[in-house]
Amino acid sequence: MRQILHVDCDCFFAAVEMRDQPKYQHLPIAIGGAKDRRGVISTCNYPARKYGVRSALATSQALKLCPNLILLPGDMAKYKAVSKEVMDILRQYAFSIEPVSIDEAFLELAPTSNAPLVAKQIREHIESQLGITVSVGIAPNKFLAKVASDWRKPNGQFLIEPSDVTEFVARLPIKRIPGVGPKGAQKLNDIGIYTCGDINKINKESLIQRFGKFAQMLLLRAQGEDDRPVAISGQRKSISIERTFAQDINAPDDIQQALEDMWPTFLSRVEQARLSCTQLAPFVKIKFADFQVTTLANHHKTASIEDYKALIAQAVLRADKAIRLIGIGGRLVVGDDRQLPLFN
Ligand code: TTP
Ligand code: MG
Repeated sequence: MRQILHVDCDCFFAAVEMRDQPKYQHLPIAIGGAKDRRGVISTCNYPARKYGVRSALATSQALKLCPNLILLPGDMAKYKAVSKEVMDILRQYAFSIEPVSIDEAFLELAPTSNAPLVAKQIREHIESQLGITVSVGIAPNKFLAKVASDWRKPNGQFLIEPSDVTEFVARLPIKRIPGVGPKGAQKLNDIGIYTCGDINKINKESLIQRFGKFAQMLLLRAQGEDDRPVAISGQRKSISIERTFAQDINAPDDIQQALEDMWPTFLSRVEQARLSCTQLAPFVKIKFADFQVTTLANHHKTASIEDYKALIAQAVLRADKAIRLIGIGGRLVVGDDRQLPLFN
């Protein structure tokens, strides 16, 4: 059985604005074009959604629903940069990642991965590193994973187990099926179809006669089926983990212990990515007590704990200071490409 995650940022453009200007956190904000230029809303934060403000609504309409709405023009270059950072983090968790839009991606995990745990790690990682939240759907295929990511929004995750699929789809409104727009939904409502369960009850041939290819897609989805693969986009470049210590460390024994504590987490990341240490060239990062950072890499293509011990021992000699953070990573060596960045 496949394990697919769908990751979708919560109120993406608005979340970036709230992160950069915390005064907006609890106020209703929207990104969109001005009312007098007949603008529309791109998105809005959750406080604004309480008033009924939504994507694609005319700004004039949004201001009627919520007169206090703070309208921001938006900064596409900034959102694209944050999107790239999100995708770079996601790439650390799965070998196959398919970005679908600026704020969402599918990931395929190994069948043996603990998918809910990976989802939780992804959510925590993105929130702590980028200051925005995401929601994650976990399911045996793309269709169900996408539906599931919406189920506990914002900042939530929802798992559809293979054994729950039949029951889950039976009650699912047809408008939740990607590809069923308002018009398609209306046509189906006209013949008494409201849920996926209703599709399964009606005569297949008559549905195909009426709707052609669209019906075939509906029949599959109504059974909870979707065999579309996750299309790999771009190669993962590196895997790394970091640990910041509660108290700065200094003694060689403490440094060694810290590395041994981090090692199992690193190995599980490598495994999650369906890679092996023999494909990775090791690198380390040390942040000293005064925040000075140094990195050191070994270009040989194996990452063993001994390699890391040696690299760290060498890196700590660069300054006579206590250590605040240790990072260890492996860079995927593809052919002879040695130009990839280390920590991104
Ligand atoms: P969505 O993921 O659809 O919406 P969202 O992230 O704002 O909110 P949610 O928590 O429900 O996921 O779209 C991602 C971004 O794409 C959104 O922040 C702004 C942009 N967008 C538009 O510009 N116009 C639109 O009509 C929609 C739907 C989105
Ligand atoms: Mg979103």
